[in-house]
Amino acid sequence: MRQHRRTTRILGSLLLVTAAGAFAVGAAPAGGTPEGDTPTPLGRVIPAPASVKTGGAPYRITDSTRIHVDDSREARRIGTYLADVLRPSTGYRIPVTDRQGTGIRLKLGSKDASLGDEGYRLDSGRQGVTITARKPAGLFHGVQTLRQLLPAAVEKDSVQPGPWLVAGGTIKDTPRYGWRGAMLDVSRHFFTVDQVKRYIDQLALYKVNKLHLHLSDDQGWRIAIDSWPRLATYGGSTQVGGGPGGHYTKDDYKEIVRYASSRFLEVVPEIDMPGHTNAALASYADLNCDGVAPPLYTGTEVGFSSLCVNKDVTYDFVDDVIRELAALTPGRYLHIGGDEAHSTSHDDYVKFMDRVQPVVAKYGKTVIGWHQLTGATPAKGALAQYWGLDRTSAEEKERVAAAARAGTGLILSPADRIYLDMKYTEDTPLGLAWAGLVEVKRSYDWDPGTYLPGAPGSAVKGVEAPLWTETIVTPANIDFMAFPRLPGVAELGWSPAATHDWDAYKVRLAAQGPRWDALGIGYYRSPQVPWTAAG
Ligand code: TNX
Repeated sequence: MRQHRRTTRILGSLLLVTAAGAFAVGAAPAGGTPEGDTPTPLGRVIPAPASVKTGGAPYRITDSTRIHVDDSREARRIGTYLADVLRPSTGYRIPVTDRQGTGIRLKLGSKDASLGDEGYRLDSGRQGVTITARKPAGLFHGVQTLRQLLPAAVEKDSVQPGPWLVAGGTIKDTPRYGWRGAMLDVSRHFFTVDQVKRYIDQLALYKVNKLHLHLSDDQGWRIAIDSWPRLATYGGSTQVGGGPGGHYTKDDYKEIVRYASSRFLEVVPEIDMPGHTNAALASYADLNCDGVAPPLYTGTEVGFSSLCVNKDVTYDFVDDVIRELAALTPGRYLHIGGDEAHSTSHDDYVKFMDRVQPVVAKYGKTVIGWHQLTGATPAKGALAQYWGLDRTSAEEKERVAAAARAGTGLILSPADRIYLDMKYTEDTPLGLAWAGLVEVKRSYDWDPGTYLPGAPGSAVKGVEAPLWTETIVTPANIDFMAFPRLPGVAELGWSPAATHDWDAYKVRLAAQGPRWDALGIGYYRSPQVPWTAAG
């Protein structure tokens, strides 16, 4: 088995070497922004495409370029999105038209079943660039690839000289996993709608398709619930370290969902229970077993709060919250937390989950929970989000693996690999270190398919990078912790295992630096990555 894996790995690197050989023609300096008339090598994108054939003349975007779209609302919308990306830096007002022609073409309704719901094909040559897909999501992902094939300066918000060349050749690309997620904890520190949108745009660039919002915790309740209004108005009135906190009105939340969906991300809302509930317990005395509301909490301890499992009002509360949240959620999943319920006895935990999971189903949603849910009885179709570490006990790993063998799908978020709130090194000014220090190579260099011993590869539905915000306060803080690790998680979720190769990846990663500079993303300049001087 081990020998077999190794062979696959070597084959994988050979594939990349071949690709790199093709790139050598007119290749840019390693990791650098191609200069002058040298286009970015096809395939130097993140996530690595499933297949790349280089060759042929490049296409040049000029002031006479048109974006030709199918006569469909979705294709037109994606065309307009692309025109908006290109306008500030090229200075061209590129028209989007449903008339036929050469230039940039965005075509839906491909008959190629192998493209699935998110795949696309990109053909580039002297006459133009054509992206075809079966579904709008695939077209949108293809547009993200096209963006990355253009010089980094395309991301600037003022007119740049160009030239705007796209290398010739063909990319055919489909994702390895359907769940490529990022979680933002808006409870420990609150982030505004605009700040969340900024993160959504960053995620979309790397084909991430789930935004998990951790909407409640001990320090703050962040979503308006009409039937329990004090949750947001009082429970949301502070955050870690004190300060004003905040919450989303239903309209705010709908706007996040709408914006995410315009970037082909599904929002997965989380209400954490039965632990991590101090903000709710502080808002309604009735929810407490002793009928006494605790004070609001602004520290960073975990595991001290619990809903009162043996009180009926608890389930009225849960039903109302899930009903109202489900009504705001076009996506399939609703996350019920379930982690670190250290103040709930095991029997109570099982009892609670047995009662709460059917409520999620009653309102038409599918349960996802942190992997402690596998210590109870996961509902049929439920997903468990694994956040263990290398050093997690074999017993705990086996509990999760056994659930996976019995049909529970897994989302992998190993904390000592892809928790974006872990410090990179001892000197990282932000973040925590309880799971260990997580440099860029460590966060990239593992295989979701074989990660959890005893769990069948088919149980793994994808990966997700959580960003807990005990120490994260501003969008600049988010940037610094997410970049450069987030693109690696996106690649683990999207790219075939055969493309996995740190040495090749780090060069593609370095090439993203100038792009982040252009986008105003302040990233961690890890010494493990060969950044260019200019980047
Ligand atoms: C563990 S992981 C938590 C969070 C903390 C995080 C900090 C998990 C499901 N729970 O409550 O914010 O560590 O890294």
